[in-house]
Amino acid sequence: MRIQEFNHIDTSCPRTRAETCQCESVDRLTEDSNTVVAQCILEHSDAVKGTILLIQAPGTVTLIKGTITGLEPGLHGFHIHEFGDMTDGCKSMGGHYNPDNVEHGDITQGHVGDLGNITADDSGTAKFTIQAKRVELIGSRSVIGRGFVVHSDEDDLGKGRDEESKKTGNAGDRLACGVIVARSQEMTEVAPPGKEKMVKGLKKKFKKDKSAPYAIAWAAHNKAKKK
Ligand SMILES: [Cu+2]
Ligand SMILES: [Zn+2]
Repeated sequence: MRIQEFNHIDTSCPRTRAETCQCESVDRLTEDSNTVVAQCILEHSDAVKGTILLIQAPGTVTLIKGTITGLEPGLHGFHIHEFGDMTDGCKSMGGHYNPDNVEHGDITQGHVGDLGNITADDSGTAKFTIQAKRVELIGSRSVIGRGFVVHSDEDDLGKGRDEESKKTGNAGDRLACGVIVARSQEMTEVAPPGKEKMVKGLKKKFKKDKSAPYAIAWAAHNKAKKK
């Protein structure tokens, strides 16, 4: 059984089965502490590539921003799966992250990991920014150490008539996946090389603005993408 399997593998995180465990440090973060930045680089596909950035300031909604290339044009189910375990490729990432033990749904209801669909354009590129109200980077329900999976088919958001719809949304094969890992809280870390000054400037500018961490990180992220 799975438990036995994992006795042979030295996974340091019992919660998410990720190779490195960041749960303790994430749990320690409280209301008055820093914004948490995480990222995920998709693996296990020759065609489908992507980087996803996640940001949450204490008491605010988590933003998920990413670009995925190499997809078939159209809609693709996109979820956070329970485990950051890629010992058996994307298969070992488990089901959709579902701490409340409910049926599959969409971004507003259902599994916490249900993010609906991303849309790839004619060139096969999906660019997205998702405000994920139920996804936490901070505290005991943090998704750090869990994983993203992008699927071959459209997620029916639990509205299909079959049983599978209530479990997976009939999103089909797992095209690519990656572990969500915490990044340094220093926003300069998000800045591309040579752009640290620009980020410093933004930091100053947004000092009194509560949305500052987002502004800084997104600006830096966008600059990095344009490179
Ligand atoms: Cu999935
Ligand atoms: Zn789901």
